[in-house]
Amino acid sequence: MRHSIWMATALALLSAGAVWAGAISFASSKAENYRQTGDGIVTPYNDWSCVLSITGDVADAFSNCTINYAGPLSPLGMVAVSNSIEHGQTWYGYSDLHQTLASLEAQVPPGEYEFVYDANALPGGSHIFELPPSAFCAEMPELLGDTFSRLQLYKNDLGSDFTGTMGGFTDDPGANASALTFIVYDVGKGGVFWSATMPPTSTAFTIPGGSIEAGRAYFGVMYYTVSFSSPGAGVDGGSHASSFSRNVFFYFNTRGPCPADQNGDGFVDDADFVLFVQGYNLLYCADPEAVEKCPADLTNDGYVLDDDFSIFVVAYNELLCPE
Ligand SMILES: [Ca+2]
Ligand SMILES: [Ca+2]
Repeated sequence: MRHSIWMATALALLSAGAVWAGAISFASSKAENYRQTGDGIVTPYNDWSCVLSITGDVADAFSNCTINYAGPLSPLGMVAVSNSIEHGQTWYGYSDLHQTLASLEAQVPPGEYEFVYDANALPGGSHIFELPPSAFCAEMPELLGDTFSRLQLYKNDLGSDFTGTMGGFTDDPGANASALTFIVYDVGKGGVFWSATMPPTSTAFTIPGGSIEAGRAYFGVMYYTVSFSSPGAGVDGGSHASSFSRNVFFYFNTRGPCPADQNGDGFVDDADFVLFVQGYNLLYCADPEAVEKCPADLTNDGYVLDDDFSIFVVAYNELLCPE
């Protein structure tokens, strides 16, 4: 799940950047993740994390970035995670994953974080970013009613709109950029199929018919994000942004009644075994070599592992697909 966790924090940070050339923006994102596995069933992952970021709005903005602060990771080394003419260059500094918020706070407490950035396309320098006290919403994100179970059956009616419900959350009075965000990703290499950003108090969402493709496995994420934005507080027009997110992940697929049948001929036999093993050897559905839609991932989690094989073997022994 680590890829999903960092993707969640990355998306939270991407929405926070400034957009004029030469500007340098700074952001923090603290998050906790949950997983929903049924109607009314939500469990914490117990993995609190923090990402700190610096974005220079030109390609190859910096040659190196570090953060000095009053905490155990200082000086915190950063890594370049994206670089383009359109979006400039972004560097991330990561906390460890923590079992509790208290443990995360001990490693990356509120206070002053001095970003030091070495010159490349932009001049080098240093800048103080104030990490505010954590302001997570009280509510746990959850798909309400029978939304989760209906989502599992949506594959039978992908041409129609899908409307679901959730509780929404109470925003922090001092926050000015909070949002409730939905994203539905393919677990492999299909990318984002649907996303929406709504006010925190929203209690319903609608996926328009035709947004979700048949034959894929998906994970959805709903973010309850309390977010503070200070335009102009960065360098040369850049911004400061801090966000605190509770994120719930949920899985569903749009595969047919016999997903182990890799070639779709109504039987699960040696030809399917050969195709399954190709996926198994690659491991990641996101691998460029992986078959489109990653049919060997029978657990719908983006990996082809032994648990997928266990499911495949059952169907292989049956040979005939169910009607
Ligand atoms: Ca087959
Ligand atoms: Ca799998």
